[in-house]
Amino acid sequence: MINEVAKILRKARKVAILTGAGVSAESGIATFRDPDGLWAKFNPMELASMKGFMSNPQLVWEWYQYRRKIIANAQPNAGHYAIAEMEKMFDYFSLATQNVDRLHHRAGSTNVIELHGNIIENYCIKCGEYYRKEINVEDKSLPKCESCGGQIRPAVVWFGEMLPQEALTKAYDASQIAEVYFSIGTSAEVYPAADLPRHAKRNGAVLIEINPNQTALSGYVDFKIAEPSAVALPKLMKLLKEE
Ligand code: BJW
Ligand code: ZN
Repeated sequence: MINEVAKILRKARKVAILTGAGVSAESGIATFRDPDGLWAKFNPMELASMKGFMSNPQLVWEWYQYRRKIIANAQPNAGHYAIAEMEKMFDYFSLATQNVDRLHHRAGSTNVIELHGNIIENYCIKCGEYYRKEINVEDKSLPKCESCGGQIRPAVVWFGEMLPQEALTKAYDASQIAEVYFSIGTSAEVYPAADLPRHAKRNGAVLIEINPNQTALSGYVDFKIAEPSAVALPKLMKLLKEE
C-alpha cells in the first residue's frame, strides 16, 4: 500500500494535507475520541463550549492550563518533521491542521492553516483584543482584559463557534487544488474540517488516509495506510527519496 502511495506522490505536483490529534499522539499529547482520549475523561460541552466556559470559567481555564503544560513540554515527532519536509517537494503544498498545539510550526512547517485556532494565545470575550501579557502555566487565576476588564479565554475554536473564515477558505481552496489529499490522524467526525478530505475527493483528488484505526472516512478513501503517522510518514519520505 505505502509503495503505491509513494508511486502516486512521485508523479504528483499538488499535494494537500489535513491533520488531527493523532499526528501529535506520539509526542505524548492525548487525542480526543480514542479510548484513552480527552473526551473519555472530560465532558466536551463543559470544557470546549462558550456555554461551559460561562458557567465555570475557572474549571475551563485550569483545564487549558493543564494541557498547555503538557504541550510546552512535548516535542514534535517524526511525523511532524516528515510533513515539514514534504512542503519542499511539490510545486504546490498546503497543510491544514485541527490541532491547537503548534507542533507543526515547531517542526518547521510554514503557512500552517490553523482551523481550530491555537492553545498558546488568548483573547478577551468582551472586546476581542488579544491578551499580550505572558501566561504562566502554573498560575490558576483567571486573567482579565487590560483594556476592558473582560474575561480572557484561550484562542481555540469551541463547539458551536465558527472557524476562522480565512483559514477555512484557504483550506477549501487547497482541497480543490490538490491532486493528492492526505487525511492524517483525524477521526474526521468534527465539521466543517471533516468535509475537507471529502471535498478534495469530490474534486478529483486521490484521497489517502494515514491512521492506525478505522474512521468515518476509511470506507471512502482511495488508499489507507493503517499505521501511526510517526511511522508511516518517515517511511513514505524514505521511499520518495530513494528514487
Ligand atoms: C492516530 C495515532 C497515530 C491515534 N497516528 N493517527 C451534526 C452534524 C454535523 C455537524 C454538527 C452536528 N452537530 C454539531 C455540529 C457542529 C460541530 C460538529 O462537527 N460536531 C460533531 C462532533 C458532530 N462542529 C462545530 O461546532 C464547529 N463549528 C461549527 O460547525 O460552526 C458552525 C456553527 C455555528 C453555530 C452553530 C452551529 C454550527 C467547531 C468545532 C470545534 C472543535 N473543537 C475541538 C476543541 C478545540 C479546542 C481544544 O483543543 O481544546 O477541536 S473538539 C476536538 O475535535 C478538537 C479537534 O481539533 C477536533 C477533531 O478531533 P481529531 O483531531 O479528529 O481527534 P480525534 O481524537 O477525534 O481523532 C484522533 C484520530 O487519531 C483517531 O482516528 C485515531 O485513530 C487517530 N490516531 N493515534 C495516526 N499515532
Ligand atoms: Zn477586552
